[in-house]
Amino acid sequence: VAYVENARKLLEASRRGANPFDGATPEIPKGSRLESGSKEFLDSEALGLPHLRECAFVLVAGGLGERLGYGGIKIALPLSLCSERSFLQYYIERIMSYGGDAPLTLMTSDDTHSATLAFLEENNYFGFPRKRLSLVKQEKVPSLSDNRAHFVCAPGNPYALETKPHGHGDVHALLHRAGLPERWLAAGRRWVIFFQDTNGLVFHALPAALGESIRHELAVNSLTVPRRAGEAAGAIVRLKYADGRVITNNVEYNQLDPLLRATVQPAGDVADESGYSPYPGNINALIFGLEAYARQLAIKKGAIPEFINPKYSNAEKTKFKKPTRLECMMQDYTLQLDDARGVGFTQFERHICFSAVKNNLPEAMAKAAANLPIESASSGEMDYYAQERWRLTRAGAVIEPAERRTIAGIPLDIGAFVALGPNYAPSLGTLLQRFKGGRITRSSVLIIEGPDILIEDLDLDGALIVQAVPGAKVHLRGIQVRNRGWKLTELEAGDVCPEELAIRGYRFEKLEERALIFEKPGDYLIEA
Ligand code: UGB
Repeated sequence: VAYVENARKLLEASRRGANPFDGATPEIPKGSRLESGSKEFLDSEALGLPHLRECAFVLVAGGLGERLGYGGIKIALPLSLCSERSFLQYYIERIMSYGGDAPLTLMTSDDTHSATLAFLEENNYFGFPRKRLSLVKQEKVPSLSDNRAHFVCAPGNPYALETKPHGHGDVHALLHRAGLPERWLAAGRRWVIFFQDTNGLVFHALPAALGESIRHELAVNSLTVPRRAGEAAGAIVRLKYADGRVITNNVEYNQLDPLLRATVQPAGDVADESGYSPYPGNINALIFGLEAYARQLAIKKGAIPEFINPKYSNAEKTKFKKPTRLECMMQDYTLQLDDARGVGFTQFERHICFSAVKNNLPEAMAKAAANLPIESASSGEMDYYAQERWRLTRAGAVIEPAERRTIAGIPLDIGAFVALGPNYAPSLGTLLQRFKGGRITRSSVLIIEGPDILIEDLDLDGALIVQAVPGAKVHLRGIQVRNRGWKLTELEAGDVCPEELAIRGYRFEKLEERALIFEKPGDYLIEA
């Protein structure tokens, strides 16, 4: 009953063209802006890194990824074909690399739950202790066919209702119901970090972002990037109401343009002289102070305001193109806070922290044509290598610049395929101590896995794999590698291949490689 009543109210408001933020004047919020690799960045990293082990991590993974057109769960997709590591494995190993006993919770849905569980079981939880991992499952909600919020029968089944996902905002109620925030607090945890299913880069920014949470005593810290006007990312906005209330909250991408047009910016969601929207782009990675979060959950039980976004098929707004439903978003947690103090953001350059995998190839092509972030499986993978190259460059490597190639219609910057294992360098500061200079050609492949490897003055033209077990202290000094390496080969029409390759449009051919594998603890020095 509550669902239908709320739906009718929101549908009526939607028909009138009301915006959930009507009455508010948008302002540009204040927050930290860290230039990657700067002294401030490295200082914040150094401050935050040791505290990541005191966090609880929450991955929202209930989305089906319809836009991507992939049949499986998105967290099982390879983040990088070179390292053959899925998003989930990468996340788990990253969290383990912080040491301590940080717990991980995955929010699944009816669409993803059994496949997620099976994937974890098949892979022995990627070595993550079972008792530290929790799954909470969100339920779907009934589809609505009209402005009176009538339900719809499931296709081909008059005895069941059609249902749809309710949005990532369910995560707060589910955590509360499972009693997890209270339990984490009792165990001495201090922050909770929420992140999304297919943005592998976000972990590069977490140490510094947590450092900013600590430095500015933030109850809520949203990670942001400079936002391209019109892109499908929400914006963090300071909303000032006539009664004096001030809220800093995400305004979702479909609401931003009408809100700005109706208030401070008649041209709507447009760029300023910087070339970007003046409002920071939300990447939906959130760091909450755990104590305040648990207190707030106890009051509202994790309920998040719902919204509705029907697409109408007639001018009178009485018919929908397809059934709709109520949804809620995890970042709207801040809507219910009485006090905007302690709600901030930390902005990073996009290349270090944000490249999600959301779009199938035709949609990605359209994004590329509109000069918007591409967000395909291929751009996600290439952005990952690009960021690893950038990190090595900061550590003194000279790397041949990437070159632009169009693969399956998607323009990609292709350079050396560098995949640094999650336990090799959990922060840029750590990497600067573990990698010191060298030369790497554009077509090279470099994979480094292991917590205690020092590489100095590497000269690489080909493929090199270095793997060392924990306890193996490896020092590679001045080594030169020349071989035929691996080749990125574009798929051809009619090629039969797994779906994770088809959505990229390429595969790797392993022609030749040098592998340095250290399977036993000990000290190793390899020199030219
Ligand atoms: N998700 C769930 O767990 N359950 C659900 O019911 C739905 C999703 P999308 P979208 O960072 O680029 C978000 O669909 O619409 C999970 C922000 O709202 O990818 O692109 C799902 O599995 C937006 O402000 O989100 O929008 C995935 O992990 C902007 O920042 C996550 O929720 C944008 O992301 C996001 O789901 C962005």
